[in-house]
Amino acid sequence: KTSYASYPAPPPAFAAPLHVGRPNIGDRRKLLGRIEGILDRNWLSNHGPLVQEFERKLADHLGVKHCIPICNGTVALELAIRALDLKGEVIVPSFTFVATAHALQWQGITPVFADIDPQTHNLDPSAVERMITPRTSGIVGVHVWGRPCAIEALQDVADTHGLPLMFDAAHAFGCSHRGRMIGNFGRCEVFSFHATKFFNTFEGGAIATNDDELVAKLRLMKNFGFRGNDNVVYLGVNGKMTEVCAAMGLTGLESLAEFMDVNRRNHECYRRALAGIPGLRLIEYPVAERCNRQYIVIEVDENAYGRSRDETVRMLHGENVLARKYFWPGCHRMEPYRTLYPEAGRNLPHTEEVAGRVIVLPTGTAVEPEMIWKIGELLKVFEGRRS
Ligand code: T4K
Repeated sequence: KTSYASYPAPPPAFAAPLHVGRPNIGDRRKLLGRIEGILDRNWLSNHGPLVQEFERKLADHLGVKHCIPICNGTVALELAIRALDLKGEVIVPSFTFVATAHALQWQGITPVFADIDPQTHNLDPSAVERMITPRTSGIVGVHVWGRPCAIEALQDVADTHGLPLMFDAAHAFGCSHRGRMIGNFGRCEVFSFHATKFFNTFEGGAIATNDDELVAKLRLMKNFGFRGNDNVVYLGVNGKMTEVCAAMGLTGLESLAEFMDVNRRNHECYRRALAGIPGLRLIEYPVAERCNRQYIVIEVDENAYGRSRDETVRMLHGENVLARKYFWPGCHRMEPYRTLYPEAGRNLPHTEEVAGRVIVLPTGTAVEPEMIWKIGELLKVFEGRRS
């Protein structure tokens, strides 16, 4: 007798897992050639020739005076926060990767979480203003998904209260705002070149600034405070980028336009594949600006779609589409913040809403249009109101 319960489950729609954040890798031969050069020179780190070249090319690309390569985005944030002399309380969004908050708390600074604009997912300048106290020493905006913050409005708030403004631009390398590249705003901007970012140096990051004084401090800080041999003039750490990371960066820069084209194509494919599915909204990017589109983000309206965000993610995972819930549940619900500041959520209604409805889907050079059509088909089949 046939028992349906004993039937094997059908195979997932994708035979191999489809990840968010698969690295984009440029010309492999050129990368390996650069690595050969590193080995031939026997110069592996400490401001080597490839790091110097990478630094120049980054600054050129961004049209910024300085862009110092750093070992990763988190250390770059810590250095920038310290160089700006932030202390006491600093205002940040909770809707960000936890590294933004950690970079403050790690240095004994209280991250004060301000709410976001539910349309843009970025800091709401009026919410920032409400969170300012006499202990506030600065504001850290985050260009979430690579879409620039309300930069001018935040700068106004910062200026009105005499506070330094800096940006966590981890998502926004290659993006522009009103025709100027991200990297030129606030006192400084911090990039991440982590493997999962659309442009990577294996691990890495950078601090971009037009401020000569700030950059002098940062250069000392990222190299233990050394000024020349045997002369330490400052408290510093090891924030240096290695030569092999710079080799990856230089090679990736040569393919940047191609990575951006692929992400544009993929975003367009997702738009078509998801069109007409009620309750799923794909976030859009500013068309008149340069934009890396490295995150494909959809918002699930549970009532209209007939399934919750979490259910949808579970169903996608069942088909080997390893979608992510970035940045759920928000920093304020992660440790140590939820123990230290248990009331923080009261000020964050939009953060809680947005964190509960967002799904990030795979894109990048590892993702082909056919895969996107298939994901669209799955999301149509999952629609809860059909069953
Ligand atoms: N500020 C913001 C706003 C950030 O988003 C980040 C980093 C930072 C600051 C700090 O910058 P870094 O110190 O990282 O430079 C990932 C990344 O680790 C993290 O860099 C990134 N944000 C964050 C948004 O995403 P997880 O916990 O999601 O990583 P994981 O290991 O789950 O990897 C994500 C996916 O990528 C997986 O599905 C597998 C895939 N993957 C990953 C790696 C490392 C690959 O296919 N190949 C790989 O080599 O945090």
